[in-house]
Amino acid sequence: LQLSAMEATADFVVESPDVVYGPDTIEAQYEYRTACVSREGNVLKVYPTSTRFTFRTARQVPRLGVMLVGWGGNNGSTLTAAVLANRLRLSWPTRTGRKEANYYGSLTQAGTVSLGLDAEGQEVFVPFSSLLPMVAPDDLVFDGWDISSLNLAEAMRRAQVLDWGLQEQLWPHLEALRPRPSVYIPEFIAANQSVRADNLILGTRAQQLEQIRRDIRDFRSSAGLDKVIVLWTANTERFCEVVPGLNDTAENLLRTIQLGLEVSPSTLFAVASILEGCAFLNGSPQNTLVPGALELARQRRVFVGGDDFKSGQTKVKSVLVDFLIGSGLKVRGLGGCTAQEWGGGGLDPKHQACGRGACVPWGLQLPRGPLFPQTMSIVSYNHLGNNDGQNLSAPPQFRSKEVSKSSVVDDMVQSNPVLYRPGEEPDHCVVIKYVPYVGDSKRALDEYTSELMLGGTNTLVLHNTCEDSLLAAPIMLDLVLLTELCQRVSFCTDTDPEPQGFHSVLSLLSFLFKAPLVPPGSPVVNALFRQRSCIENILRACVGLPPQNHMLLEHKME
Ligand code: NAI
Ligand code: DG6
Repeated sequence: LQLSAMEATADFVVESPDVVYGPDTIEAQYEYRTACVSREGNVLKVYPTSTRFTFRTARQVPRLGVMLVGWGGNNGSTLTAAVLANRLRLSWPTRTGRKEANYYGSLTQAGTVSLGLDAEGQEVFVPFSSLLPMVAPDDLVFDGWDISSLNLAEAMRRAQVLDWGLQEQLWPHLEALRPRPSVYIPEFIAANQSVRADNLILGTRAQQLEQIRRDIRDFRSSAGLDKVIVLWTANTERFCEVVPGLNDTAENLLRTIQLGLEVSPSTLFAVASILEGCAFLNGSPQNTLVPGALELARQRRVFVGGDDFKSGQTKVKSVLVDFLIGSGLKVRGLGGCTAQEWGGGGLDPKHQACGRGACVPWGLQLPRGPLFPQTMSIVSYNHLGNNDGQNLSAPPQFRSKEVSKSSVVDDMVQSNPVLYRPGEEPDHCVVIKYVPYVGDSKRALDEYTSELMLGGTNTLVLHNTCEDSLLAAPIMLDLVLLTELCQRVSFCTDTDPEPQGFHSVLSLLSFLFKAPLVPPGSPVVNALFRQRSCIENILRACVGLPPQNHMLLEHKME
């Protein structure tokens, strides 16, 4: 269905006694219907429940600043260039014709939602961004940090992502943008990154933290901003150990920084952002948001989100595995594999583990041999030649990525006890190779093997080539726009009339992350369209619209 020109731009109004459009807020009464299940003997008893919510959304959109850690990288420079190209309405010639700036790949900017049916019984779609007042991406103001001192024009050229005709037009606009110095702790990223580290904040960890905080305040005041959101899009770091007394509580983490004990650069940025009241989002896989950082965010009522942008291969995986298991096809698996046997990134033997990395402690091999024969069933192979690929060619950084890319099927497997006994999982193996020639144009090859009825085998093979940063940039955009919107939403219920905001761990962002962070005890959802529905239905609730149920009962009657 094509949107008519009117629907593509029109505002809409919900005509209902449950929705009040005030000068400052949209207030909606909403009936949240779900069910509680209890196990009573051999019977599951299901009790439908209903809770009355009042959602209130502030209508005024702020002047929003975005600070990117790793601003001069491929993602950082591409996102900045994309927003400028759209703001300036740029077009440029290519060998296949003239291209115009757009925001393809952004859920909020290029996705749509169905409002309902018109008089002819046809669905009426509007842009996702029209559901609630959101910051327009063209109005975002960028700043950030990088350990590399190149200005954004030079960074764009180094990234080799954009067509030359576009680069030439953007050059004068990007040349004036220079990343602020950053914190470089060599043991957290690959040794091969040391050559770009020429733009550094020196001093103790406490002084570095203070400098980051000063930078945030300086950006906020010099650019006249209402709000700042900080997004980590710097190199993947190795995991840091969670140690009681070091980083397990907010108090211990702050003391650790004061004492100059071990803390990763990304955690330092997270802490600085939280202390400045700025939401912090982690686009890389490492465990930046250690328990102490999560506690600090909760204490300060600041949103945090992570981990690791879900862009290409993992997005497809979270659709395909949902499709297979959701249709009753069993993605096979009987035992462990080692990524090394499949050529995985030259793993240090200490870090060998099969793709179920999230469940397997470092250095521990899953049992092998006759009890656990090799039955490969999800094998994901990548090669890429950008700086991210080079950093990931080091074992500890690869390991962080391997874990986040591997955990993505767990919820789908656990959702189907007909196919999987408790503890049973598909085999899952992730391989990443660095091939400089292909640059940002990442190749992803996947093989999925599932079991058909009566012992049949179903093998799917995918090959994907695309610019990694052009996939990531619109996701970064959605992250900041949705996070900012969530900061303007509050709600209360009939049983708890005290207004509150969403939990500081903003799990609504799960659609955009490979390994979604969720509040303690909350189920992790990886299935892509469940994640999308979560965002859509919560935003619909804020304007008093029922959840999208796709029943189309109107069309199922005579
Ligand atoms: P990149 O290597 O081009 O950019 C990273 C930038 O971070 C570099 O400019 C580097 O100098 C800088 N940097 C490193 N340590 C820093 C620090 N402590 N402080 C400030 N800057 C620092 O990588 P790219 O392609 O932009 O990716 C960025 C991150 O996003 C990587 O961790 C990658 O794994 C992750 N990611 C990328 C996706 C994609 O599709 N492009 C998807 C999912 C995650
Ligand atoms: C190789 O996998 C490099 C990674 O940084 C990925 O390109 C990135 O994490 C995107 O992964 P995916 O699985 O979401 O396409």
